[in-house]
Amino acid sequence: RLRIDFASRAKLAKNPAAAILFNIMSAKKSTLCLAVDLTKADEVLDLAELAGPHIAVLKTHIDLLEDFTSEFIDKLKQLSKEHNFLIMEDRKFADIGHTVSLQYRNGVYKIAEWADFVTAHTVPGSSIVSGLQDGLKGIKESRGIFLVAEMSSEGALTIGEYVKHSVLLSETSNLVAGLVCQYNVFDDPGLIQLTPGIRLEKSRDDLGQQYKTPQMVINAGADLAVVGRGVTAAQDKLSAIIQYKEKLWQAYSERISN
Ligand code: UP6
Repeated sequence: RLRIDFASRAKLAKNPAAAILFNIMSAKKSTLCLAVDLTKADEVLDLAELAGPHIAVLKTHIDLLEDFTSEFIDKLKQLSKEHNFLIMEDRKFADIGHTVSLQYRNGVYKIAEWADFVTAHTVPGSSIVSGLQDGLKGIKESRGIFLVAEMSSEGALTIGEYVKHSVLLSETSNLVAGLVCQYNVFDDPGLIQLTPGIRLEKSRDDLGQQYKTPQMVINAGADLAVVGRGVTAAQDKLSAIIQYKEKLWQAYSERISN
């Protein structure tokens, strides 16, 4: 998997949204997934506008917003079309199938209507996948889920058999676009490894987050690389975005040519 380029892997993806994402990463020469963990809708839109040309995915935590409206979603979708990036809602669903189906499709956010990708924990077992599939009834656009096999936080319980079973679960449905993990824990070149916990220096925050460098995560199998505060806390956000994008792409280019 690690040596195959994204354009080739697009053809191997069983999930149609994953195929689209592989092609976007290849075309834009960007593996950057920007985590826009901000609390004001306008701030999210401003950063989406700035980052749009350089990112493959914009990742939201929609429940952080203090002023959510459906117009916000319309504007974000418009930017995603204009700049050719996809939207991931990092909801980390983790309940029984019936509940996640409702959480995905209904409520205030109606995530299934606008998020190209969502994340989900594997702790409920296979009903997490069938529940999310159920929430997509009538939705025509391509959708994909990323199963959280491993977390970046210190002392995470996502270890051993949990990781193995998460990988097995990812093989059971074409709705699965990839896995959220820290290491190269799966072989299927049609799936995407999403890795969070990235800063220019190996470091940590004071609430358990652990950071590796762009090169470390790409060498550990990351395809799509999540950067949040590395950008949002930077003085010059645009140059931070470009710096992460270029370092990540350089490491990916070296990985596939080795
Ligand atoms: N995230 C992690 N670790 C995981 C899974 N998800 O950090 O194992 C998410 C967080 C946040 C982003 O919810 O949105 O990735 C990381 O942000 P940061 O770069 O600001 O730490």
